[in-house]
Amino acid sequence: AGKRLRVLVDMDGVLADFEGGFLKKYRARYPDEPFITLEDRRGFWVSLQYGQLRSDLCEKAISIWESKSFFIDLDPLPGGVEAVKEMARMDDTDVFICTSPIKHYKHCPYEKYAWVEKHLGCDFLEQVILTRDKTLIAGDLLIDDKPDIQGVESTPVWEHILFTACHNKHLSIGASQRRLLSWSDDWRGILDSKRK
Ligand code: UMP
Repeated sequence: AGKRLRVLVDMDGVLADFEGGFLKKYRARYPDEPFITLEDRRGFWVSLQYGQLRSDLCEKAISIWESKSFFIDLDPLPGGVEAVKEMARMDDTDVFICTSPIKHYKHCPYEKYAWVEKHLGCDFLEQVILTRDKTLIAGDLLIDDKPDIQGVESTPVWEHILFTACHNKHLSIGASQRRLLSWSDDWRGILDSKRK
């Protein structure tokens, strides 16, 4: 019997469809403004790419995820909820949802908990970690769609598995970095590779 495996799973772009939810609400609120299709998304920061399209669109983009109901209304990404539930049932495996809230705190932190309760059940609230600095959190794996995860700890203990998203799919990654293409990809194999 080996030690327990600890898996940290990001929320936006991994379990919850942030990009799809953003585009839908942006187009509904600003029907006459230009937008970026998911196919044309590049770079983690939506606000940055919209600001490059036209400078005033940066704050219009931000207004979308700062609005009430944005985070709770996000649809689950295919297979994510099922994968996390299966992971949590595995022997010797601890799963935590590790997510960074926006600094406009009126709705986001509350709605992130509400989303977990709605889609994973109230028992899963025990597994939620809200942090703006994921390098401080110890785990064997961090499954996250953000290509560069940095913070005050220069040598985080986790291995970052890059979860493929519209904004990162064209990126070439280092020879040592691993990707999870979707929740249909072999996440069980990645977990097994870390078990001692
Ligand atoms: N976010 C921004 N600006 C963007 C895109 C996303 O502030 O342009 C927010 C949404 C999420 C957070 O709350 O950043 C990303 O959190 P993680 O996926 O890294 O946990």
